[in-house]
Formats: sequence, structure tokens, C-alpha cells
Amino acid sequence: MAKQKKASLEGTSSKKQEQLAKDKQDNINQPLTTNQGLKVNDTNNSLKSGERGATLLEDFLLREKITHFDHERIPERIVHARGSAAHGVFELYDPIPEYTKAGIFNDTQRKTPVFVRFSTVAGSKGSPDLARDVRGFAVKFYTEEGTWDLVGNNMPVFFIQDAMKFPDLIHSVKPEPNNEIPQAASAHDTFYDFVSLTTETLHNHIWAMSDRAIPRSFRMMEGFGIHTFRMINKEGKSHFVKFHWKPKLGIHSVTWDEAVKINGADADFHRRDLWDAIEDGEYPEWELGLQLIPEEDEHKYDFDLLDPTKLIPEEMVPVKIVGKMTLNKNPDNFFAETEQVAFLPGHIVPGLDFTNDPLLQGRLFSYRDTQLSRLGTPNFEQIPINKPVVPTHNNQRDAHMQTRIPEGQTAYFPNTLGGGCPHMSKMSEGGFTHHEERIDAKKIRTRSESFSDHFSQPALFYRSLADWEQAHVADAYTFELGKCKHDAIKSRMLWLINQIDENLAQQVADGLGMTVPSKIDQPINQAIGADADVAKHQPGKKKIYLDKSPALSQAQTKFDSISTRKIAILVADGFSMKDYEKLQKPLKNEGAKPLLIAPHGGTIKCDQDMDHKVDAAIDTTESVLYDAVYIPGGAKSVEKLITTSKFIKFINEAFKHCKTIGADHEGEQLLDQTFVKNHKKDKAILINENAEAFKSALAHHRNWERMEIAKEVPA
Ligand code: HDE
Repeated sequence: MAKQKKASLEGTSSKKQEQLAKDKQDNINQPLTTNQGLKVNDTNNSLKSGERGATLLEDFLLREKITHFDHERIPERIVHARGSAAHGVFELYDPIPEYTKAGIFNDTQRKTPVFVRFSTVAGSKGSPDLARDVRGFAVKFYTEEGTWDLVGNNMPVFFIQDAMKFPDLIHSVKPEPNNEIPQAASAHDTFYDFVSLTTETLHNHIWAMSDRAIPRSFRMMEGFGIHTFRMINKEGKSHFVKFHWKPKLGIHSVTWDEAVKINGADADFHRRDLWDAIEDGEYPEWELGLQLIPEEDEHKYDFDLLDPTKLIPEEMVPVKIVGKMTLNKNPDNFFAETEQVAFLPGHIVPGLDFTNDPLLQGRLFSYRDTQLSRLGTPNFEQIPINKPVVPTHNNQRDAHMQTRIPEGQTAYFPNTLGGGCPHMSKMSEGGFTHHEERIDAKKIRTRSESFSDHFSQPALFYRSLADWEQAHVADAYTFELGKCKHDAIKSRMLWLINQIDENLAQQVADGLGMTVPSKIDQPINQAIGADADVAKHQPGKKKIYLDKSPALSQAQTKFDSISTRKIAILVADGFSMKDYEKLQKPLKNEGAKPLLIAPHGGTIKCDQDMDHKVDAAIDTTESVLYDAVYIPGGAKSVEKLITTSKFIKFINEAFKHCKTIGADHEGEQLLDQTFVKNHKKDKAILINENAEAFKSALAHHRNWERMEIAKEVPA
């Protein structure tokens, strides 16, 4: 199946890949040279005055090598430093000329190349993948009309409403400035000090307390453009639009206990997962969906479309699926591509435009600016990964690392000496023009009152979750606040959570050993100016304009695929080949990965005396790295497994994390040594069942009904 997929995409010639090929460097069969092309015959020893003497200044080979090394690092991204990326293609299902004239949304024959970078937000470049955090979901479309960047996240709302607050938000969540602790974690006082005083953060914050913040895989997350953008059609008519990415594999997460352990067992868990899936030909796919709102309906909702802390429930405005994105190629070089890629929300194409969302407006400035310090030059757009696939011509000149050689006498407009070129394009020739928006306003530094409802949507989100998701949210708040030292901060947070949901606040308070305060002694929303009327800006009581939005719950996602799920098959010498084969082939046929875990590395013998390659020795792996466990029969094999305590821990942990566990014949004896012994009726514990039952439980990801019992497992 994997091979077939690869073949089907081979014909996808990508203009971007052809362009990148020109800059690639292949060292195979090439002599080592300096950067001047001088062949080198010793790159191991410096030039010395005598065998044991000092190194000579003359040694230009040493100087070139060391100097380049000394300058290898560039500043990491101030946010989203930790990330992984891949190449792919976007294909349109049906043209939508009634909404936009953008070529990418009108031509179903196009295979638009994309480069997509996923990231965490708060951690440094080397931080672990399973931090509780928002994930970046940035897509660069190399379109025929220029590059379009859709720089979004895996949650549909943001923490703040105005770009002015971004440095405050980030300073509060990043490691504290006096001791640079904690790394890649929001569970500390400065973050909650800020959140508890800035109520607009509460909506994104409750998403960050949910399972969305600990995804099983980048391939199993949704993506959102967050802001309301505009689509403009040929007649100049504008529609508001929100962008959604829907993962083909559904939305799935790990548990917090797993996340903590994965960070130790494999800090590159998400990075590796994305890389491996693409190498295996199991190409990650998302459908692109649009929520389209006619201009006339701008003021129809109980929230402001320009407020990036609000989502539009899918039940109010359905998501129209318009195309599909497939990631089908890993980068060749992490630094050149993943690190140097520069996303700018300001990169748009005709047929798309911005709105006055004050967060988006600030981003339009920030991203170009940040590339200057990160990549060191306004010529960052000449770096291969950032180059558009269409030609560029203008009168910008020079600056650090200019790689082009502009010809001619003129670098200004208008001119006659250069034949008036490069000339401007009329709209009819594809020239970009801004949507004409009527503005009649005072210049004023303020926040619109229509932005001040801060409790309704966090409450809607919480109400829409399944019981098990709500329990995870309560646990997350309790964990995070439990790490804070200041009671005043925790108390303010409890009061705020109480505004969202009283039951939730009570659970968190119980966990913290505190009481929910009935009032707080200071205005809670401090994100306003000194002269502003504080009372006017207090968030009102939550409103209920929609009882529930099922689309917000992961319980409503797809549970129909086992593709790329990893199954740990626990074996020792003498395991039953018949049992193994019963499961192995059906799993592989559907793209899942059965992996042999044995007491030692190398090979292991089945009961038919055949050698099988071991995928991991038990001491080098952990159950948190797999989606399910299976123990085939074979008396000798099971006897050995029972005496190796790590296998017992492995199964207990898989049980704790609500995973599917299967066993056949003597394999059951191993389960009898574990917590599973008393829970064989659990619907994801499959003893002597057929492969279909195992696959179905696996596709359901987890048996969350087990959650309460699982808490008792001392693993
Ligand atoms: Fe970003 N953000 N951001 N952000 N953001 C950056 O740009 C910034 C915001 C997002 O994989 C930086 O090139 C400001 C919202 C992603 O390379 C920086 C504001 C959303 C990425 C920056 C926001 C995002 C970034 C750091 C408030 C979701 C990673 C490096 C006005 C819609 C892109 C860089 C990648 C990166 C600033 C708010 C998503 C500093 C000032 C809202 C996915 O420019």
C-alpha cells in the first residue's frame, strides 16, 4: 500500500522541487575542496611549526574551516523555535470563483507546491516535542501568482486580541528571566500571573488545557488560520473567510502522563513521526475547509469577527471543503529548508485580503521584521526555500548576501532609460489591489467593546467536550496551577475558571487544596489603558448562544483508520508464528506498523524455528512510544517475558494509557501478571479475538471509558 502511494505521486512534477534542485549539492564521488574550489589533501591536522609545535597563523585551511564553524548558528525563532517541516502539494476539488479570483482556488488542474512547518511555541529549538503547548501550522503555497503563506495554529483562537500584547504574553510564558526556568512549559507563576489578569486569554488557554495541546502526531491535528480573512472575487465582492485544515487521520492525542514520559523516551517523537510517515510513503493529508460569511453578515453574530479570541462554531457556519494537501517529501537539509524558511502572513495573492483584526494587523509588521534579525538580511527571500516559483522583478537592490545580478542602468521607477521596466500590472493583468474598504473613524488607542466577552466561548468549548475530555481539562488546570507558588495567582485563576464552569472550578480547587473565591478584590481585566474606564472593560457574564458545538470535541472525530499506528508485539524465543501471522498481515495491509519487541536485540526465533529481526530490545524502548500492545502465544516465549519485569511495566503502562492490548493463547498468562488481570472485560482488552476486533479497537485510538480504573495503575 505504501509503495502504491509513492508511485501515484511520482508524476507530480513540482515546480518548486525543480527550482530547489538547482541549488542542491551532492558530495558523492567529489573531492573535498575549500570554498574557493581548492582541492584539500589533509583536513585532519593543522599547520604547525614542527610536529609538536604551535599552529601557524598562515593556516588558511584551518581558518576557513573553524571560522565557518564558529558562525554556524543563527538566532532561533523568538517563538515557534522548535519545528519540523515537509514538502507537499495542494490540489483543489472544485473552483470557487463566486468567492475568490485566486488562481489556486479556481484551477483544479494545478498541483500547487507547498512547504509546511509544524512547531511548538514556547520551547527552544532543542526542547521536547510533547510540551503542553499550542502547535504552529504554517503553510507556504508556491502559487503561480506569487507565494501565499497561511501561518496558523492547531487551535482556532489566539490568546490575545491586539498585537500590542504579544511581547507581554510571550515574556510571561517563556522561561522566567531571572533563572531561565522552566523550559517549554506554561506551568509557572509568570504565565498565570498574566493570564489571570488578562481575561481575553481564557479561550485559547482552555484549548491549551485540553488534549489539543498534546497531539499524538502532527498528522493528527487540525489547523486554523485563526483570523478572519477576506476572499475577493473578480467583481470585487468580498466575503469573510476562516481557514480550516482537517486531518485525514482524525484528531487524536496522548495522555498527559504519556506526554511527560515520551519527552524522556523520545524527545523527537513528533519530528520522527512526521519524517517516518513520509519515508514510508504514508503521506500525511489534510483537507482545506472554508467558513465563508457574506460581508452583509459582519454584525450578525454574538461576537466580533475581527476578534481573534473567538471562533465561529461550525454549526453556525458550516465548513466548506475545497481541496486537499498531501505532504510527500522530507526536506534534504534541516537548516537550509526547515530553519531558513520564512513565513509572513503578509504574503498573499490576488483574490485574498486581510481584515482589520488588530492581531493580524500587527503580524503583518512583525514577521518581516523578525526575519531581519533571524536571517540577517532583507534578501532572505532569495534563500532557495523562500523563493517564489514565479519570476520577481523590482528596483530593490543590494543589502547583505545579494545573490542576484540585476542588469541594466536603472533601479527606479518611473524611468525611460530602462524602457519603463519593470512596469506595473493592471488588475486585469493580475496586479494586486487592496479591497476598498470605507473608513470613517477617529484615530484612537483603545479596544472595541465588542471584544469584551471573554467567558462565553471558553464555556462553549468546555460544554462541548466529552466527559473524558472534560476530565483531562480539569487535570491539566490542576497540574499547571499546582506548579505555581503564589496563592493569590491561583485564587484569581479559580475565580476565572468559575466564570467558565463552576463544576470545573470546584474540581481544580479540590486538587489544589483551595477554595473557589466568591469575589476578587481587583478589576480582573487589566489589558486596557491607564485612563480607560475599567468598569466598561470588565468581561460580562458568560452568554449561551449555542448549547454545544460537537465539532469542537475530539470524541466526534474520525475513528476509521489504523494507518501508521505502531503496535508493540512482545516476544521471546519460541513465540507462536501462527498467532503472530494472524495479526501481523491484516495490520500491515492497512498501513499499521507491527514491531517486534524482545528481551534482546538482533533476531528472535519463533516456534517454527525461523529467525525474525527484532525492532527494539525491551531495555531500549518504552510503551509510550506505541499505540497498542499484542502478546502472541508460545509457552517458552511467554515464560521468558514473565521473568523480565520491564515487560510487566510495559503492559501496565499501556493499560494506564487506555490503549488496546491483545493476547492469544499463552500470551494471556503474561496479562495475568499485570493490572489487566482483573479487567479482561474491558472493550479494548482482546484475548483470543480475531484481527478485525483488534483493528477496530486500535482505530478507536483509546478506550477512554477505562480512564478512572487506569488511575489506579501504579505505573
Ligand atoms: Fe506568530 N510569530 N506572532 N502567531 N507565528 C512568529 O515569526 C507574532 C500569531 C505563528 O514555522 C515569528 O518567523 C506576533 C498568531 C507560527 O516559521 C514572529 C503575533 C498565530 C509561527 C511572530 C503573533 C501565529 C509564528 C517568530 C501577534 C496563529 C511559526 C519567527 C501579533 C494564527 C512559523 C517568525 C514558522 C512565528 C510574531 C501571533 C502563528 C516573532 C507579533 C495569532 C505558526 O514574527
